[in-house]
Amino acid sequence: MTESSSKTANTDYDVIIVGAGFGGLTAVHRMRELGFSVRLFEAGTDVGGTWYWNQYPGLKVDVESVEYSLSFSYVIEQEWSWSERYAGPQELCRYANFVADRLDLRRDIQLDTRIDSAEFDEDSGIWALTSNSGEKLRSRFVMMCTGMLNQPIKPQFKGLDSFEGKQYHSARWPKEGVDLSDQRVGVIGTGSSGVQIISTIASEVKHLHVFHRTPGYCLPLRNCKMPEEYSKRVKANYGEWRAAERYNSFGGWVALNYQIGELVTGSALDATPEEQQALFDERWKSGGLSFYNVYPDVYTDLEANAVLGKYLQAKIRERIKDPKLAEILTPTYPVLTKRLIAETNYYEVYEQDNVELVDLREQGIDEITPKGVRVGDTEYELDCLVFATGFDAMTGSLKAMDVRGRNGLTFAEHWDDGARTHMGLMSAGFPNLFIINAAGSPAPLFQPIILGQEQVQWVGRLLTQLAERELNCIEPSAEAEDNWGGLCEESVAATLFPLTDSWYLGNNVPGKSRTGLAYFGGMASYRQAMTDAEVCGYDGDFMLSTLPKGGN
Ligand code: NA7
Repeated sequence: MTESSSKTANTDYDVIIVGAGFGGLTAVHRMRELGFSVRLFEAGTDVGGTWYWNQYPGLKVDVESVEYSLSFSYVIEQEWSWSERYAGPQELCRYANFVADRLDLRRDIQLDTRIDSAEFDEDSGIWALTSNSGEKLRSRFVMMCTGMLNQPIKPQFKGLDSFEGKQYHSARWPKEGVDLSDQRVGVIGTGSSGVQIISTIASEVKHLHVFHRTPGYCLPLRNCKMPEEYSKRVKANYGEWRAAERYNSFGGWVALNYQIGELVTGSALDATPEEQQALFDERWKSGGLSFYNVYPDVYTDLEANAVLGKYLQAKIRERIKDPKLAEILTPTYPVLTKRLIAETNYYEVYEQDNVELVDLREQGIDEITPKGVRVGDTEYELDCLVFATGFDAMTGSLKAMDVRGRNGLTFAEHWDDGARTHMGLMSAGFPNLFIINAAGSPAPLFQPIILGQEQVQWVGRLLTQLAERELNCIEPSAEAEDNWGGLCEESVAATLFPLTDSWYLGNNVPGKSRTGLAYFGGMASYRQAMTDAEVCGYDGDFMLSTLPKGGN
């Protein structure tokens, strides 16, 4: 036990971490560095988090690999080299393994172990956790690094279980792969997962039916082998780029994209048509999600938004020969209010004779039958059905877990009317429990990998302060949570996001409240809130104490 450690005879560890994605790995490293005893539990058989669970065909990270990487270790930054501009899940898992090995994290990681429940004991101030194998564990602090897109959802269509063929969900794709050749495949959903699956399997399957409801803004990823010169340049300038991402940008990234490192400022409406065209053309040529770094008022002003929207709609129409299809596939909602979809040859797939789009805009899926999918009077016969229907984002994983705070309060109860957190880090009634990339944080819009690291650092400093002040219990007040919820609502109301249904707002899940799911005020102001809490010693919005009363 070190100076910082609050471990007592009553606990097994100071900090128990749940989830071995990048947030969890960062947390093990940081907590250990600060002298806390720590153990991470992961349900999967390997590290990698979302990339371990999501391994569907065609998956690529939609942020450049060099940006989508950990920044807390110079060694990791310099020693790891990405093979592709946008890595796939296998490479991302190799990277996670590299991090775990290089930083010697494995000795504190227990794989293949699901934490089923966690209960806070109010007298001792200690969390008691139980694993799927019945192992009982006790810790003073818990860090939930369970991911914001972890709980897949399947619409409960009539007859769902009657289907005689195989069913897969994009988020739980078998790691050994699936042989789809010679199969009649149906894909439901055309978000990022559906679009990447469709583009990849279209050439391999016998017949592909795409069940398509809302067209998205799909843009070429322009993936390629990592150019050597680019990789070197990034490694030499990592510090500068990362600082720009964190401190100055709204979204937590500056879109490196080979050349583009400058944040765009100024209104789209003040730019001349030639200037707009030049900027957008540059982004188009660069590929990926570089359109997130354009005139900031595209997020807040419908007229400015339409300038970009029209540009991208025209680009989409250009790629689709059949005018009827072009009409179905061209999005109409304000661009960027749902995540852009990064793809490779997606629209071109519809020119193949074996690919058929089923338009669900007017008439949705009526039922799943033993033979396939029925829409109106038509039954589409299938051998295999793929659900690319998304996630119960932000709140799903903790609501599904049996976590009990004060008075036995669960997250399912506490978040019944909307996600309530203070600063997207803690919830009232759940002392000493930290959530990385939680509801109420800017994670959905921005870069969870960057935000998660910031949050872990914040928690680390907080735990150190508590130890120095001989305190061991912290939780936000209900009032602080209310205020933060109000701020989240104000921040989203100031943008165009409420105009579109999406998982950002929770309205992809029937009956789910959209309150407080995310903070839309930008990375810079979020970081400021974290700093302010720290500077005032967490007093005010947080309640600090020592449990049991009178010391350990
Ligand atoms: P998304 O983006 O939530 O997409 C889910 C898709 O499933 C979307 O096209 C939905 O259509 C469709 N869907 C959902 N329910 C139905 C029903 N009942 N009928 C037809 N179609 C349906 O999830 P993804 O996994 O693609 O991506 C999630 C994030 O992961 C993504 O944003 C990236 O950040 C990575 P809808 O749009 O609701 O009409």
